[in-house]
This record gives sequence, C-alpha cells and structure tokens, in this order.
Amino acid sequence: MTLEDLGWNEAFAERFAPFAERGLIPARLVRETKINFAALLEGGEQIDCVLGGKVWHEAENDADLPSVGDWVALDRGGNGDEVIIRECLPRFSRFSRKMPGKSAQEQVLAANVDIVVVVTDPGADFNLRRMERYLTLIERCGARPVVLLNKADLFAEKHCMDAAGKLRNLSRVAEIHTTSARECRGLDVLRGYLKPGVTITLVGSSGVGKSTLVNQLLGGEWQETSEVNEVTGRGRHTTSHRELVVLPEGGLLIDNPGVREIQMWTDESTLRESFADVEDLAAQCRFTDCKHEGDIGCVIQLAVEEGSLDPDRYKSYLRLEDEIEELNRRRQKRRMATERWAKRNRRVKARNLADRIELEKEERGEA
Ligand SMILES: Nc1nc2c(ncn2[C@@H]2O[C@H](COP(=O)(O)OP(=O)(O)OP(=O)(O)O)[C@@H](O)[C@H]2O)c(=O)[nH]1
Ligand SMILES: [Mg+2]
Ligand SMILES: [Zn+2]
Repeated sequence: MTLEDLGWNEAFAERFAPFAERGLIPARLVRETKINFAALLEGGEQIDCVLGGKVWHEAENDADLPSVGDWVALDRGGNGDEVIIRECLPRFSRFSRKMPGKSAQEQVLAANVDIVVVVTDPGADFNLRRMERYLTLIERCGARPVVLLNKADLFAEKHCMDAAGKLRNLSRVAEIHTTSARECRGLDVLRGYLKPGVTITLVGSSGVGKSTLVNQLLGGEWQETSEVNEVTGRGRHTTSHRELVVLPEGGLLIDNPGVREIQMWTDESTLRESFADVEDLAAQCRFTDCKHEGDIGCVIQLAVEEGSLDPDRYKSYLRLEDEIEELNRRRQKRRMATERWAKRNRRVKARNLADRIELEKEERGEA
C-alpha cells in the first residue's frame, strides 16, 4: 500500500518535507476514540498514537484538532514509547456539523474527503428539509455531493422514482442514486466513485444502511450489522465510532455513526455573514446607534412591516450579538481548560523526572 493509495498527493508531500527532516513519518488517521487514535502508515501497518501537546495547544478550537482522515506527522520515539502526533497537515476539505448540544461550534466528522455520500431511504427517514441541510454542509466543505436512496427493495418502483425526483429538485449538483444494499443493487454506483486515493465518507441517520453498504464493498463481515427487530428496533449493531477503511480494489471509505440531527455549525464571521442583508439595512437606519426596536427612522422595522424581512429573521438578528458573545465565551472556557491541561502535563513530567532520578540513585546504591 503506497501513500498515494491512502490519499497522499504532492501538496501534502510539500507540506510534509520539513517534518520529514525532523525524522517524523507521515500517516493517515483512521480511527478516533475518546483516548487515542489509530493511523495507517505506508505499507499498510496500523498503529495507535496519541495527541502531542503542541498540536493540542495550537488548536484554537475543537475543529482544529486532528480528526479521522487527517494526515499527521508521527514521532515513533524509542522502543516501547507511545507514538505521538507531532503535527497535523492542513486539510483540503472537511465535512463538519454543529457540535451536538448547546454549543454552536463546529465538529469535524471527516477530514480530506473528496465525496460525501448521504444515505437515506424513501420511507421513514425521508426528509427534504434535513437533506437540504446536508447538501448545504457538503457545499460548504467543497466535496462532491452524492445521495443514495437505499432500501429500494422495500418500496414500489414508482415511489422510489418520485422520491428521487424530489431530491433532484433540491440540488443541481448532487448525484442521486437508488440502491438496495440488501439486494446488492446499486453497489456498482458506489464502486464507480471509489478510485485509488479517493476518500468518501458515508453520513446519514442511524439505520439507513451505511455500514451494510461498507460491508458489502469490503466483501465480508467488517462491522457487524444484523437484523432489526421491526417492533423493538433492538438487536442491531449501531456504529459507535468513525472509521476509515481501505477497500481491496482501492479507494477509502469513512463510515460514521448515524446522527439524529444534522445542524449547521457556525463561527462569528459566518454568523455575521449570514445576516449581511440585514446589516445592509441597518446601515440605512436614521441613527447610527439604532437599536431597531422602536427607534425613529428604523429601516429594519420598516422592512418587517412591509413584509420584505421575515419577522423571525428580524428576531434572530436582534439576538445576533448575544449569540456571538456566547460563542466567544465558550472559546474562552476551552482556552482555560487547555492551560490547565498543560500545567498538569508539566507536573506529571516533573514528577516522572524526579522519580527517575530517585530510582537511579537507588540503583547506584546512594539512597
Ligand atoms: N430491506 C433493506 N434493509 C437494509 C438495506 N440496507 C440495510 N438494511 C438493514 O438496515 C439495518 C441497519 O443497517 P446498518 O448498515 O447497520 O445501518 P447504519 O446506517 O450503519 O446505522 P448506524 O450505524 O446506526 O448509523 C440492518 O438491519 C440492515 O440489514 C436495504 O437495502 N434494504
Ligand atoms: Mg453503521
Ligand atoms: Zn434600525
């Protein structure tokens, strides 16, 4: 397995040159758990590794931390040492969503992806509003959007065609395919995208068949997927972590745990940008310090009254500054956590050193 088979290219090689001089080796992250990472090396060896302090420290927010699909520079150290991620190469693309929960920050689901495949079905999972959000997120990330309407075996052909038609109306660029993993129908479509070095990520709700598709492409039992009890919904294997796999015929696939809700992430500039039209109006208000709440000569309120500005959007705009403040507050909190972490690390190192000196003394019989 060459580095190119893993998605390596000249741009990465150029970025990596100074790291190679330091004796670091390139690797692609294939798995991420709460405590460590796994990475693939040239030749196909897979090793566990941990995050180095510098990478952690330099990350301004969670989205800057290494994620599955990232290219990293590894320090293998001496025999028995932990392998450490010393550097993370800039990504050419990343597929993100809003972090689950209250935070509006970005969570990277997959890095350096060429194609994002959204899997859905023509039945219970079918939801045009959700699909719209997926397509917007893919557009933002710069990858090619593909939609699979899976489980076609469960529905009449006409129903599937209608559903596919509705999806086609959502986007001019997304490629829509009807598939049935159960009947091995449409797998060739997916295979067609999977050229050596091309990275694809599968996203979508839980239970739509992402892992079943990956399994079939791998030609065997990779992650267990089993029959659903249609009544209880139990007895099925749900993917619990992201994983990148290399297919025997070439191509790389990242399977994702199903997400219940796909939401937009945001930062201060995107937030402001999304209200650019309202800000343009604000610039025309009579007073520069207009609060847009009953002030004389307020163009924004006039627009709401005339019906050219949606009242809900107006309300969101009034909350904009609060939301930005909240974003920055979270960022600040994270910075403080990072500093605490670094302090703790220094303490542990110092203690280890002290222990070692003590031990050496003992061995020399000085203690
Ligand atoms: N009838 C039918 N069932 C399918 C098809 N594809 C997958 N299934 C079934 O749907 C269930 C869920 O499939 P999975 O592949 O585990 O779904 P998933 O998208 O990976 O789910 P999460 O890992 O929870 O996100 C399994 O019981 C599969 O056998 C299909 O094309 N037709
Ligand atoms: Mg799965
Ligand atoms: Zn105003």
